[in-house]
Amino acid sequence: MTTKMFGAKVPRVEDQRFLRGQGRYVDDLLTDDPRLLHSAVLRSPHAHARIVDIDVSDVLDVEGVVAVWTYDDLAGAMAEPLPLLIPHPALTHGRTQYALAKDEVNYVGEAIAFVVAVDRYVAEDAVSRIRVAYEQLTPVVGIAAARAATSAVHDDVPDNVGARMEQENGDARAAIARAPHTLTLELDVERSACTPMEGRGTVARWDPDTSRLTVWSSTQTSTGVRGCVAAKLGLDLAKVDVVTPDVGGGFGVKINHPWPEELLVPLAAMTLGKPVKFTEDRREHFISSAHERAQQHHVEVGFDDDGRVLGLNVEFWHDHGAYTPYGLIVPIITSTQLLGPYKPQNYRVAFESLYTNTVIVTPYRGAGRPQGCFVMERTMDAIAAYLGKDRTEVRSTNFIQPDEFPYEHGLVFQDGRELTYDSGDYPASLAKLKALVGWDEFEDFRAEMAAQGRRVGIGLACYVEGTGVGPYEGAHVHVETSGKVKVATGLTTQGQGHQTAFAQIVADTLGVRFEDVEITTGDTRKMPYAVGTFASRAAVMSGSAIHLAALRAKEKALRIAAEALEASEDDLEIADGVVSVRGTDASIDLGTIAVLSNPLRYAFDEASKAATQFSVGDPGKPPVAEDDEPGLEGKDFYSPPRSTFANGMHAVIVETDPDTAEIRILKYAVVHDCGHLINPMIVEGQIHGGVAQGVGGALYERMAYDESGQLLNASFMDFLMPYATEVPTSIDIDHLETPSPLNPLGIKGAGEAGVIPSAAVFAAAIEDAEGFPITSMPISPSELFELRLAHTDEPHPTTTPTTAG
Ligand code: MCN
Repeated sequence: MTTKMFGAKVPRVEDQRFLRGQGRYVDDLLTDDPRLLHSAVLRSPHAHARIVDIDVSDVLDVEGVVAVWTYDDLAGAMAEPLPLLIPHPALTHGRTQYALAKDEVNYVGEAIAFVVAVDRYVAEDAVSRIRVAYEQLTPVVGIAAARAATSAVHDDVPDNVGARMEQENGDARAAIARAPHTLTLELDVERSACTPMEGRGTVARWDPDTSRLTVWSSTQTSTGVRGCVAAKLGLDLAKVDVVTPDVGGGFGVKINHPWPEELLVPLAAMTLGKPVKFTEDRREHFISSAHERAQQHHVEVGFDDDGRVLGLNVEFWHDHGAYTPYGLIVPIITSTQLLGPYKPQNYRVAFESLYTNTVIVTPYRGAGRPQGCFVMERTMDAIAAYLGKDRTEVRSTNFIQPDEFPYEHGLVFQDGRELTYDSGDYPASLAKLKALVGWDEFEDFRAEMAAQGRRVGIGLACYVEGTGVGPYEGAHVHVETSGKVKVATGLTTQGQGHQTAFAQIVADTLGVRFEDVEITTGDTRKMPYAVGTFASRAAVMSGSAIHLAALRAKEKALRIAAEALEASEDDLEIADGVVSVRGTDASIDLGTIAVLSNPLRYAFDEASKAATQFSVGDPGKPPVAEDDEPGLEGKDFYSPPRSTFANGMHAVIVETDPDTAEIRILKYAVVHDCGHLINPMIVEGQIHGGVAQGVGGALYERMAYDESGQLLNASFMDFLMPYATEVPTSIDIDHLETPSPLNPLGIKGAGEAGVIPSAAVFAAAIEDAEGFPITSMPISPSELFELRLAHTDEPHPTTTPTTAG
């Protein structure tokens, strides 16, 4: 394919709408419909309690209240637990909640009753009138409490262990026992959450005349929502449409489905015969969507004098909250992706996934990788410090080399396939990063700063990210008689710039003007077969499918054009939507070819009239050949054998205030390899966003649960999402493009890249500035201050050779 648009920094077409406030989100829908009803949810105020009685008798008296549901009002599949989306044999004790709590609540925020009223105010007033009698049970909050297992979250789950899983390549424990040097580390990461600008939201409309249900949901998977709504409400799939309009961020939380409200809103719409809306508020998002990240890790590593890892044994404990709707995806990703760009010769990993009486855990951008990267990179830094070697040298010693791809780790990845890396050049990436951040010049800078009484540190962290996870995505490309190209792919968009990047692919593959391409995502009416947007898969999966579908449309266009122009297909070329015979004036535009592809009897537009000058088809044969279809269209699916592995390396220079322990970012550098870049500007935007989110996760954000399971910081007053003032104003980015051999465009994913190494890279830089180990993230100034007090007798790193470079 020619590379005219592919690879260009094309400004995002969607931004005009978004920046002018013209985005259309779920809460903007049906606002003019006078029949629209609104809903509110009664949520558990207790982390663990038995429901003794629910009294809704006061509710229906409230003027404007239309209906109220509790568990007892649910029937059939709606009265069953919500689906466990991704079962796994190791998940021996998987548990999911009910759409409305039955008998017991297991976290503050769990849905108990659903009220529908003429507006949200009335619905909320009514919710406050529901009286629930609870019998308090002992809450299990945090990993330590879950491991102690003095109380159970679920009576029938021994020791609060939902799953135990182990994988091993070689014999790690024996290798560690034989190794010249060994280290043991305890490493913790706390809970955080996606906190997108737009919370969850669902609108449903039931048409009794056609028995058709339309659901609009702020989801990362419209086909997934469609499937479970149909199953739970007992509807034919063909009678359910799910449309995902603009989504104000998902960051992983919206891949989980169905949320209780995603079923209750359609149920209410069908029952009441009126459209119904649910829009989550901010507190609800904190206490009743999903969190991630909390894990404790125990690491044993054996290595030689060069720092080469001979054996690595990692055991960790994953806090998956009260239920496991998304299975074991997060800890499985940690367990496999913590290896990063390295090849420990023997590796064992074992984890327990633990129930706690807190909000459920499902993937948050990075999905288990930030924890894995933290573990591996802290280990690399510890080895370097122990041996007195430069941290980049120890990493280089352990890198998989460019000639070792495809590299098999001997483990099974999250997609159930072998963990096999397809491409990368880690030494080249490291060389770029060192140059970008000024690694070799840093000791001079440190000395200069020290002379001014300032304390600085530098850290780096490397990661590899499995992206473009299967099983498939599809695309449909339709050239209209106007020459405009309408493209549909089924996965959804939350702000990643798909309309722009996908149109770039179509423009080049089909040979049309970028401006003439219009992309639709997440509408099951246009593409009913699709999986969803997660695991940085859209570019790889839908990008490839769109390319393949556009190729099919192009093949057909050339075939018809050859006949119309009485030329050989080999002599044709397409540019700007016009097919011409090379070296002549003969040409035909795609709109006219679209007319010719559809042997209609009627002419509607100029293109139809223009088409009459051409003659295609054999009068002796059917107007639409047996192996053909009318219309200038192409449809195809892309289904790869396994994931493709992007990678990156980050470095940060921080300054820590000697008095206040405030942590300031002086420089942030990223080298990134996502194969061929469709749109470098979008990828860099994705990295900027990811780094900002990573800064929040490393330095500010945490879920402050008290012992009774109350989330104390469930608002943006208390949950410290960084402002622009806390995020680096400029990030130095360099790219390496090692194409993936697994897809036609050589793409690897990019959407989570910025966030993965944040905890690791900040821990490394703060440790380098302070001279004592940082083993738990996030870290606040007051925690750093406390650590200083605890390490007052230890030397500062300016006097120890932890960074020889
Ligand atoms: N891209 C590219 N060249 C590549 C790879 C990607 O130009 N080689 C472009 C893509 O075309 C796309 C963007 O970069 O426009 C991200 O692509 P990809 O890596 O395929 O990731 P997805 O589109 O599948 O997005 C999912 C990913 C994830 S998993 C989370 S979580 C996340 C993220 O993207 N959530 C986001 N980025 C987000 N960005 C916004 N604004 N909002 C979210 O909720």
